[in-house]
Amino acid sequence: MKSGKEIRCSLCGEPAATRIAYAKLWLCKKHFIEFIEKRVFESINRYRLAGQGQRMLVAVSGGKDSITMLYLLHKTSMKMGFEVIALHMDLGIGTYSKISREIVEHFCKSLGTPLIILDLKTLIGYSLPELVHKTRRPPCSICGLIKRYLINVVAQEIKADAAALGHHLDDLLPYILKNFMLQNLFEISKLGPKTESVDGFVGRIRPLYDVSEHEIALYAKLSNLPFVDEECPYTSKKSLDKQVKEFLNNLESLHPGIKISFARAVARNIHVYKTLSVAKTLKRCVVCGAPSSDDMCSFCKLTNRVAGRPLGAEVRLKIRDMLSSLGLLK
Ligand code: Q46
Ligand code: ZN
Ligand code: ZN
Repeated sequence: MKSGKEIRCSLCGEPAATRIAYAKLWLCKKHFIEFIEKRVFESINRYRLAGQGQRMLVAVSGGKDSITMLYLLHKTSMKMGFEVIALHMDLGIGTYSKISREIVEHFCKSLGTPLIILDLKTLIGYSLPELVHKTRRPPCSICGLIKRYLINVVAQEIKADAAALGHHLDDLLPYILKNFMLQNLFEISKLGPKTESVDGFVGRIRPLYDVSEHEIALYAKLSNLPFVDEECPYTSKKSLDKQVKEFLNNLESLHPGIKISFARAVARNIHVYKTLSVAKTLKRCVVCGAPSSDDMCSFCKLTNRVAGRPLGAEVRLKIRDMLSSLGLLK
């Protein structure tokens, strides 16, 4: 902020902490925090993401996005009367995983939120780096597969109404745009604020759907939330993703508000994208019973390749035992 003439909050006249260009507002710390909380609360209502008496499984990596989401869902849950249970996956990625796990453990303790920790090495005998080394597959593709599978297993076992993910505006819009360019229109239906549960898949909610990465970072900082500062060492540096993101940010600086309008327009039309699926009959994995397009699900195929046998059914049993000892089975 320039010295001399101090810029003041448009609502109360206190020194401003930030400018919200699309709302034509300068906001102080207090009003910025209220602004974001109101937005998330409105999204939860507008998109019917959570309701009284429901049970939400919240996936928390320890980064600023998922920590902010957990904090905001925790706050909202007290007003709206739903239950929040956190899930952290320790992927065994050196100090990055160690620090992430500690932060999530402390934060959940401070909120009084029940926390489930799945340690990949304990669960299947291999950490993510070991799986990458053995399979030579891209780390994020293995990681994504494992996380999707395990989130679904835990959500099913605890009978969660949905699993909450910390994806925000700047994660989702580039994917939506890329899928539009490639005309993978059905994929767009999975990138909205809410994906309903369908046979064998627990639905997903994204409470930060229309909050930008910059707003989340500032909210986390001003609210003194603890989060892992370093990035996962496998974070993708794909140039197309970066360029699409930059393109959207350039558009936003020329036309403030265009990103939120884009996201909300997609959310309004999600039902149209859902009708564009190529009819595929889902089977059940012969090993673990998970929904799968093949006889064996991707998780069982992966573990079969590295461990010599498919581990889906064993992993589900281990998880069930752990949830039972935590008193979280319904
Ligand atoms: S944790 Fe996993 Fe991300 Fe790391 S390996 Fe890639 S996908 S970058 S959200
Ligand atoms: Zn103010
Ligand atoms: Zn399986």
